[in-house]
Amino acid sequence: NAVTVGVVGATGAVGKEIVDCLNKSSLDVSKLRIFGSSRSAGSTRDAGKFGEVPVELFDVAAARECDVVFLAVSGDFALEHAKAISEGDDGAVVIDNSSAFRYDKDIPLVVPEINGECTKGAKLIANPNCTTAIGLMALYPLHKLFKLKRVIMSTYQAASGAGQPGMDELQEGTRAVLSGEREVAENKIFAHPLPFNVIPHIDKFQENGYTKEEMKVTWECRKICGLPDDFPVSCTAVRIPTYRAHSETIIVETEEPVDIEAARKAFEEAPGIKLMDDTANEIYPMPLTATGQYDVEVGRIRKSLVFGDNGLEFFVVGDQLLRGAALNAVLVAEEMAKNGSL
Ligand code: 2RA
Repeated sequence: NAVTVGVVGATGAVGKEIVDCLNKSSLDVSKLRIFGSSRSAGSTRDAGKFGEVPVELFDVAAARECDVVFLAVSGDFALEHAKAISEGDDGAVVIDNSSAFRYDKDIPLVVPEINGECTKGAKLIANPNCTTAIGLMALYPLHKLFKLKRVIMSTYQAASGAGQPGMDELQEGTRAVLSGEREVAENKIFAHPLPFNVIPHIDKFQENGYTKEEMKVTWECRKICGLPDDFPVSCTAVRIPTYRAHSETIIVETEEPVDIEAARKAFEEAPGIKLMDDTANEIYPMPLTATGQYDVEVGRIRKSLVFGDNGLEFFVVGDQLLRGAALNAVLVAEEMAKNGSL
């Protein structure tokens, strides 16, 4: 049945992609409503097949009139409003992109291809961190086949992880350096200038020496895959001067011996993955090819020199704004429409 959809934060990088994914989605949308702050209320947004949509001033009562509301705003906003929008039988289903509810044990944290069944009957769903969602697309098929024992991840994350302001800072900074206007780019969004640099620091440092971005990978992999609370997942998260696709080197040790051909076949057959693993022809995942794609690219698949028969190493690249955010959220809504929760 047709649903009314609300988007809060439709002018941000993720919000724009949500509207774009809704344009291509199988979800039967009878009406798209866009909510914004007093700054944008009163203007209109080009929403593709939904036409010029007026931006309404956000208001809980108006959001509750929708069947499903996507929040592409801050965690503080979500903490303040998500429960009020979704509570009660007549509240809207809320799919929240922030980290506000991800670690709440009563709120499903969902990658539809992995634990989509948790959405059944839920009113508030958390969308995972982009780095986790992209990595798990490849990790989960391996887990089903060989049972993961430990995971080590190193990431190369694009500017888009910091939203449109991050992408603008990369572009303007690169231009300023190349034009000779500046020797080193300015930085406001990132901890250091990003052009011609790599920054091993995303989000706040924690007491254990990891960053919050790195711990998100650990906490979220465990929750989404139903792994024990002490399951070993370790990540080093690094920002690099690419635009909008995150890359990840993943090393796994497995309980069962790994058959490389079976792993390759599992990647090939898994939904949401494009196998890019033909080194003889220089085919492997890259941000340039993964950008704008729904599927996560997986390649450079090889037996691990460290873990031998029980280990695999590979490279994954996924569009941070799509699989890492907007697409995952829209797929959650599609899943909920299918399982009768919408
Ligand atoms: C980043 N993972 O790349 C964050 C965004 N959610 O900065």
